[in-house]
Amino acid sequence: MPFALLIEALGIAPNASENGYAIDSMLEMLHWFMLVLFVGWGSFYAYTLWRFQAKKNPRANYVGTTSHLPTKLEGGVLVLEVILLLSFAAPIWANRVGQFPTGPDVIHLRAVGQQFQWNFQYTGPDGKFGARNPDLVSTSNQLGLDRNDPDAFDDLVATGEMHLPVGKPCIVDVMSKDVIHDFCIPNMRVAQDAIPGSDIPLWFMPIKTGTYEIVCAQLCGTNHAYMKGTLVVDTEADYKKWFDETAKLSGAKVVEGRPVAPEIPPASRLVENR
Ligand SMILES: [Cu+2]
Repeated sequence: MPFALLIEALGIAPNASENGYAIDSMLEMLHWFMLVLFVGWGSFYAYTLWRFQAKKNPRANYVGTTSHLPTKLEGGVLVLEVILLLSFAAPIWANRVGQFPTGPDVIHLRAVGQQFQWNFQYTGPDGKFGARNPDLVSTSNQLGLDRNDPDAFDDLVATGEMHLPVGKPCIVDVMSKDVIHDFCIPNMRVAQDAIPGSDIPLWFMPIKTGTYEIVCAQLCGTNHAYMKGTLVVDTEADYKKWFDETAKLSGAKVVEGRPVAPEIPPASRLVENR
């Protein structure tokens, strides 16, 4: 990426997502633009200090400058800022919040914050989240997942570590069990507040295998700084292996090593759910 020269030199976490390049380019552009403004206004300030010093100008001038250059420069800065906002920032924002990936390849999971850890719930093969019940919350069932709900039979729950296959988009529903947290993965260029009572989705697509840090980016209590999680981006095969093993460990129904969706015809499910 030709743009990300300055911010990488300044130590930003290396981008590992497809969507991150657009954000990096904009950050980079903003940094260069601010540098130009800093040098421009700084030089102007130094010039005025020298030009209008009291020694050279013992009598005050009540007319001031008659040049229109400063107004034109201000206008130029305004135009540039409007271009940055409308041509870069707004489309990137629209893409982040309005164009969610769809299709069978999309991994869908929940990230549920609590003081002071991240819990994860994956839908499993049926693509549906199992019901959660606050009465079932315990140290061994942090999310209160109701395994009696047919949608929960094949769900995976995990604490502290989530995995994703490389090159596939994912949607993470960000939630909280207690106070406001913020689900942030710097390398994926995503961050979203986890607000109690809300279910706010974000999406990204990892493009490099590896292990990345998940942090909480809202001051949420005494151990906020230790509220970390891990994202492991695997190859497709490694991801499947992790998923099957972890689903089984977390209590999913497993047949021949794989979590299975319940075999209930959709029509009777509808009646049952009434
Ligand atoms: Cu937190």
